Amino acid sequence: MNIKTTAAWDKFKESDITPEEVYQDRRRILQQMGFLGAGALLSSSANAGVFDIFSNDEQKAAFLTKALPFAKQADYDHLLYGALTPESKIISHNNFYEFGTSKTDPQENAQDLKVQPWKLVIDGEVDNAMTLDFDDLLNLFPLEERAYNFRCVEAWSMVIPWVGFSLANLLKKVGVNSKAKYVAFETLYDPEQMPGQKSRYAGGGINYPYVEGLTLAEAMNDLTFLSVGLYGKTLPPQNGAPIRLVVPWKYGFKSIKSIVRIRLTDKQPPTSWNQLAASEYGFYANVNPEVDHPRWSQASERRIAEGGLFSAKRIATLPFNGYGDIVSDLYKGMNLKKFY
Ligand SMILES: Nc1nc2c(c(=O)[nH]1)N[C@H]1C(S)=C(S)[C@@H](COP(=O)(O)O)O[C@H]1N2
Ligand SMILES: [Mo]
Repeated sequence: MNIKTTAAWDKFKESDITPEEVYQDRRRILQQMGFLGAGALLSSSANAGVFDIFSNDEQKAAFLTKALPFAKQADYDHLLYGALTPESKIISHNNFYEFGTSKTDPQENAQDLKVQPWKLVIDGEVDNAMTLDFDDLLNLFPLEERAYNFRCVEAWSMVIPWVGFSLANLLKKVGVNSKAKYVAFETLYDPEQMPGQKSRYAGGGINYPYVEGLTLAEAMNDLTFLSVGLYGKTLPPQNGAPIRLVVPWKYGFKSIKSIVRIRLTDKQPPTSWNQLAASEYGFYANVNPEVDHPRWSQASERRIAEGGLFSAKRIATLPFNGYGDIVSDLYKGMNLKKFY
């Protein structure tokens, strides 16, 4: 293993790193001790083996990730519909246009992203605006593990074991005031570090910084998660270090990465993909097999790293990505074809 040590990360030792096998074993032990639900042991690294022979996602001199302490709290494992996707796929098949528009670009180009120091500002319609630093992100709230179905609007999917905390915990801490109706999110803007931000062409046409938004009710739902890690370790840059949103019932583009600002507002905030192509990407972006993208069907999805050598397995897409029992009430009476 070729671990790059940077000054920022020198307090973490190589022994802190938990390989996927150790992680899986830890999950097995936790399950035997009764800490994980029955659905928790869905993973099999064996799934990855044959398929991986033909992929070139060898690990490069990597950003240093650190093992995180976490406890199983809210348990959504029973809503997973497939095995955990191997870590090697989760960190090598990414969308993070700030680092390039092909799936392998982020792993290739993001390894030097500086996450310490980091500042996350929470402001707008709140009682106590706050600025969190890197240590706050990992320490302010008890961390929990949440394995979630993850569905990109491009019709591929994974199952990812995130570590983090509910956004609601943070919103309660800052105290949302009565004018707040939406939550706006913003990614780091730093063209020196993020080559995709240097030109509209390099960055896929997006007008940076990347921005996203949720209604306040969506943001307060317990499923809505701020992730600081995956597979038991801090996030690698390509997955949105040091902190990113995960909204598992929505298409992946809502799950904004490397967040520097969370602002409570009274108006619906602009969102990057909607600004780029409003007829293709809506504000809501709830996973919906019955509402096709103008250029492709959303009825099924390719499950990354499952299904054999030359084709990923195709599986049916579920309404709200399998989380309808928890979130469909948020959209009662709403025309989901119109508000896509
Ligand atoms: N800042 C930023 N956040 C982003 C993106 C991006 O390009 N820039 N891509 C989105 C899209 S389209 C998807 S599918 C997910 C991918 O997350 P992953 O690479 O961790 O799987 O991140 C989302 N968040
Ligand atoms: Mo996506």
